[in-house]
Amino acid sequence: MRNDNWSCTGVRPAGLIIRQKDPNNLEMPFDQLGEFITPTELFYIRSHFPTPELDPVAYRLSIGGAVGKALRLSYAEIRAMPSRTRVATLECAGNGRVFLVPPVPGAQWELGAVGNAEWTGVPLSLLLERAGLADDVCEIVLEGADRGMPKEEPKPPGPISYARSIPRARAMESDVLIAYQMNGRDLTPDHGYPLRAIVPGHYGMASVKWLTNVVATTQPFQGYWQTSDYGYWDDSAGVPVRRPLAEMKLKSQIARPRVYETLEPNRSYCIFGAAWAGDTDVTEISISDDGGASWVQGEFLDPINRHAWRRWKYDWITPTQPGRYTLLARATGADQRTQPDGHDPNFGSYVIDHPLPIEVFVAAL
Ligand SMILES: Nc1nc2c(c(=O)[nH]1)N[C@H]1C(S)=C(S)[C@@H](COP(=O)(O)O)O[C@H]1N2
Ligand SMILES: [Mo]
Repeated sequence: MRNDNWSCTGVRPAGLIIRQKDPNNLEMPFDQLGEFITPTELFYIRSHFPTPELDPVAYRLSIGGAVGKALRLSYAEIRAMPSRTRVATLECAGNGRVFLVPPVPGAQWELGAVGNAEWTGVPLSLLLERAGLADDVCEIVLEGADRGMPKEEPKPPGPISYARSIPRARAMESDVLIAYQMNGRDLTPDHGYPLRAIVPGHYGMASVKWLTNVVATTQPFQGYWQTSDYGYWDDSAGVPVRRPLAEMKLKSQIARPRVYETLEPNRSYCIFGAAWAGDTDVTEISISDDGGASWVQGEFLDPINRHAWRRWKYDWITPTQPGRYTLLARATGADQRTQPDGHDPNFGSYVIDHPLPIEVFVAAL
């Protein structure tokens, strides 16, 4: 509980915005961004199928496929293993979709399908080492207990479970967790209780919830969520090829002010937001109040911490001239790359990583 005020008009604990009722797809009102860690009750929920109810006593995690010794572990056995805690930002690959013009199908996320939480669990590498990967294993498939019929074409022949793979080398890095806690508490049902994967730096789709099967494969996994959905068109020597989405692109978002907020002229206003990246560190943040014609530097509130976002601010003096102004934020990474000017259509309705315009009004209140 963030606030004890139960009066009718007082400030209330914040909740989420429904994008879809069943399955649960809810986003954070991003203007509620505050602390470095997103409180669990403000963390977005993105589920393709109804939340499965899993009994922690009957629950087993299977590790199989091309391994020396297949494992079946209980929840208690996993909780007794050495654990690690780390902070990681998860962003849904479709976050910001509502900003695309013309509109595209899919959940119409605004800015809130992203959050930064502290995850505790067992490194996946520990389990894979115990099972013993065959030499020719190239990918690790992570499968959840949820099942259903996808809504988007081309539809598979029947109900499928949610499953994604990650390359072997990534799976063996110690930061990939089989997590059972989020922000110091057991996972909630919507966030994957009893166990979920956390793949820091990848778009949220890689962090499979309600994890029940880990399968080592010797062929690249071609499942629905790897090809039809959560894929993009890449170029291979002039030939378009389909590849699975993986690392989050460098991105920044403005939390405050909000779209169409009215601000008083010639006043100080703290523009506030966050920036993150999947395969580099965010090192610079630029802000524009004229739709990108000119840029100034903002300041970071958080140090560099790989795969965790950095909140930033800019102490702005609002224009003296009343009117409509377009604010933009643009991050630069340690690799000297910056956010692109527009959306790349090869990513379809995903990877909305260009600076998103926040239009505000300056007027005497
Ligand atoms: N089993 C399962 N895991 C899943 C999903 C799902 O539908 N089923 N959705 C994925 C997607 S697209 C995202 S963005 C993240 C969201 O995690 P969250 O709901 O905890 O925020 O979970 C991923 N893991
Ligand atoms: Mo997602």
